[in-house]
Amino acid sequence: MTHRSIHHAALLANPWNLPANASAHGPALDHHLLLNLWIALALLTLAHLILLIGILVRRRDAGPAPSAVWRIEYLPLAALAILFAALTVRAERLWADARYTGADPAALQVEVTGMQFAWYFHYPGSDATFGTTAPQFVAPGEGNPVGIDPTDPHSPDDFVTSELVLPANREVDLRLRAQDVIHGFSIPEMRLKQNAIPGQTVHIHFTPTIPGTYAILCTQLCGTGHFRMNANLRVLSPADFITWLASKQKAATP
Ligand SMILES: [Cu+2]
Repeated sequence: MTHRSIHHAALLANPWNLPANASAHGPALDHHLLLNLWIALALLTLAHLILLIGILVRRRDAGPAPSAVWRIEYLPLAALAILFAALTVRAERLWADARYTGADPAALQVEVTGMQFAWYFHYPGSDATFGTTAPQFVAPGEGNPVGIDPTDPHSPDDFVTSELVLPANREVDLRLRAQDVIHGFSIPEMRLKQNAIPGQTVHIHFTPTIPGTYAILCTQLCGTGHFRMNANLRVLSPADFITWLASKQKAATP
């Protein structure tokens, strides 16, 4: 059974639950989502009660005096506008925490490149500096899918993988890029979703907390092969990550 079918089996067994959360910022997002849903349910119930009362009262009455319109129409409208504005501001702040506030300088750096129809993960290697990339060096058939410039002194220790491997409980700063069209980088269990846009480098940062294998999806309909554009995120214990990194860096050493 692949991790994707496990993911789908879990959804079928538990269709009312969110995917398991495995990131540090996830609980706050889940809490806000559920708060929104409970408020929407309460307002729906309230609206139907008011509708029912209105129908019953109007059978006996000609309706409220024009002076009551403020009290029964505009004031609730203003209260709802304030409520939804507050929920929106809170949601925007939660998202901006992952997207716009800078990552910790000690965060692990990984460059993510989306292309039709695969994700590639570029690690800067032991010098912690990415070799520059340019479109003229892109050669997937020769093992250089993201176009690392071989003449850059920062390049030789860099390595590129087709699965994202990260240590648990360390912040990671991803740089999202796209080679051709807009792709949607999404990991449901990490509560991450962000477009990768050609010509831009988009930073998102997060901290995975639970070791395991998670599906990385593309959430933009990016072409005929979109359905197969997926990869794995493997979260390892810090010790296992060091072993994995050492094996990759040994392979990358020229
Ligand atoms: Cu895509």
